[in-house]
Amino acid sequence: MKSSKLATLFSSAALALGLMASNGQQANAGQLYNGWNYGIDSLTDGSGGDVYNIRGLAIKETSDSIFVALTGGLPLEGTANSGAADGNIGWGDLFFNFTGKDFKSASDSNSLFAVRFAGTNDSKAATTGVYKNVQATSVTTDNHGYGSLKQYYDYGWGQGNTQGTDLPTAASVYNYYYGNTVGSNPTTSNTPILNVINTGTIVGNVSSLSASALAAAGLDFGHFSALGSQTIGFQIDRSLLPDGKFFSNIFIECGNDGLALAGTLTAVPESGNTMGLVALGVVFAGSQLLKRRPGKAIAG
Ligand SMILES: [Ca+2]
Ligand SMILES: [Ca+2]
Ligand SMILES: [Ca+2]
Repeated sequence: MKSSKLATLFSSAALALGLMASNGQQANAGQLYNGWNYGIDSLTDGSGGDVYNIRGLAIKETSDSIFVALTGGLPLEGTANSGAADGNIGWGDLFFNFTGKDFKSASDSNSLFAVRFAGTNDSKAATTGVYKNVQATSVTTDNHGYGSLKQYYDYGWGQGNTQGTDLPTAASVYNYYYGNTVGSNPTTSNTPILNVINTGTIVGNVSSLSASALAAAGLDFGHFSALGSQTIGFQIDRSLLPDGKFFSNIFIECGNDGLALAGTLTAVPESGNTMGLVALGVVFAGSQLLKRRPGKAIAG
């Protein structure tokens, strides 16, 4: 079902552009619905209770923006916890990995993109914003959390689709975050939960989106029975991220839950954009016409 939906999207986009993909390759992706790409997480893997449980991550691309939505039990400003160094456990930063490599390799080579959207979290990024050339680090132990993913799984939290539909098993999670070598022998010392920006270069701002703005954009976690008590949305400029296949992911600051989503950003994301280009062409042709006919009255 997943593949056929994607094939339909690609074929309609290809027809709109008068192009056909030559290799027929399909990107890995979450579940597409009303223009949003959804990663739906296990609803029972939030260690510590529902406030720490992530339910879903969704991303929508338009010609000029990327919309992101998260749903679960944790408010944008986090929740009070006396075990945390700052008395609060919040959201980590949202990462985008376009390298095609495992997360750790991309981080080690400062090749991640990331968004700090929570102004009160423990990110090492100075301000909220979109960052490139990002290296990630872990703040789980500052937040009364798990020292490693191995520890999280050893405690029995690898339940259901452990990191959503695109990374459903612990094995797939280990392989994505640390590569196959570590994945074949995960330990508590080689599986750190890298959940915030450590270093990077800011390239743009984040705009928060209200619930009504998200609904107007077609967001519907309820379609997947995944709507949480808290839904957070934000928007960034499309130009801040490259084209191509990506994995996006997020953890809670303590590592009590995490979720990833596979997707593809395209230069021309939707047929509406193609119509925009056609309209632009008409305007351009019209302006050329006016230039060639100086002094002619324009019929109103
Ligand atoms: Ca969850
Ligand atoms: Ca904290
Ligand atoms: Ca999870």
